[in-house]
Amino acid sequence: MHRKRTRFAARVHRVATALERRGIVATYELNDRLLANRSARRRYTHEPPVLDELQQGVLDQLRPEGYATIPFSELAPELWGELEQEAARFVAETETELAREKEGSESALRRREGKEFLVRKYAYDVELSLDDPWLRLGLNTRMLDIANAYLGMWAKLEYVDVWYTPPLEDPERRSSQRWHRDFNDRHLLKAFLYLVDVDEETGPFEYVPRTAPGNELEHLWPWRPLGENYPPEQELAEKIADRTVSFTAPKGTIIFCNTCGFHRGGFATGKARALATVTYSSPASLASLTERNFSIQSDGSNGLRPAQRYSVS
Ligand SMILES: O=C(O)CCC(=O)C(=O)O
Repeated sequence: MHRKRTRFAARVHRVATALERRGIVATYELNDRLLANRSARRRYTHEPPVLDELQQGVLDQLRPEGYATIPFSELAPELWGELEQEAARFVAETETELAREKEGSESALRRREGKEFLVRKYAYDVELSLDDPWLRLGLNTRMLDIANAYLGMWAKLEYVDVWYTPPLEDPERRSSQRWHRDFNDRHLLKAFLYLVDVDEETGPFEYVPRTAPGNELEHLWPWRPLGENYPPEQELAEKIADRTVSFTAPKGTIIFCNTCGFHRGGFATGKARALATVTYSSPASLASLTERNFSIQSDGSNGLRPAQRYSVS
C-alpha cells in the first residue's frame, strides 16, 4: 500500500513538473514572439547604436561563429585600470579565505549547489550600487551596444559576477565543465573577462563555433527552452571532433559568446582562474526562464541612458 502511494505521489509529481515546464516554455515563447521581445526589438529599431570599427568587428565574427575576443583595454581603456585593481583585491581576499577554510575556519565564501568548485563574488540576491565596478562593466555602453546589436533588441542585463576557480583535486569534469548549451534563452550573449592569464592548466573557456541557434551546426542536439542541454559526451565529441576552440589567452582578454552554443570551462587543473562575467539576455527570458542575480540599490538609474536603464529594469 505504502509503495503504491509513493509511486502514485511520484507520478503526480512527474506530471505536475511536466505541466509546470510546459507552462514556463509557453510563457517564454509568447514573450519572445509577441510580448516583451517585440517591444524590445521596436526600441532597438528606433534607436540603433552606432558601432565603431572595433565593435563592428566583434559583431561580424559573433554572427556566424557565435564568439569573438578582443583585449578589453581596447574597448573600454578607462574602465580596465579600475577593474584590474578590483580583480587583484578579489583574488587576494578569496585566497585568504580559502586558506582559512583549509585550516578548518568557517568562511563567508559564496558558492552555489552543483557548482561548488567555483567561488563567486556575488552569487545571487545581491544589491549593487550603480558605482559598483562590475555592474558598470555590464552597463558600459560600448559593451551594451554590442549586445543590443547582436541580439537585435534592447537587452536585459541579467547576471553580473566575478568567479574564482581554484585548481581542482577532482579529476572528473562536473556540470558546466562538461559540454552543454545554456537553456534559458535563444537570445543570449555572455561576456567573460579574464582577470588572470589563462593557459591549458587554468581551465580555459571552450566553445564549439557555429553551434548557436541560426548558425551552421545548430542542428546538433538543437537548442530548446529548458531543453536537454547536456548531450552524451562521447557522441558529441565524435560529432564536433576538431571544431572546438579553447580560449587560452592573456589577462584582460574579453570573450563574447552566445552560450546557446556548446561550451564548457573552468576545469582548472594546475592554476586558479579568475574572470568577470556578465550575461545579456532578452526580456522574454527574464519573464520566464531566468532569475536576475542582482538588484540595484535605491533608484539612482536616472543618470543612465535609456538603453542602459532598460537593461537593468
Ligand atoms: O566557466 C566556464 O568557462 C564556463 C561557464 C559556463 O558554462 C557558463 O557560464 O554557461
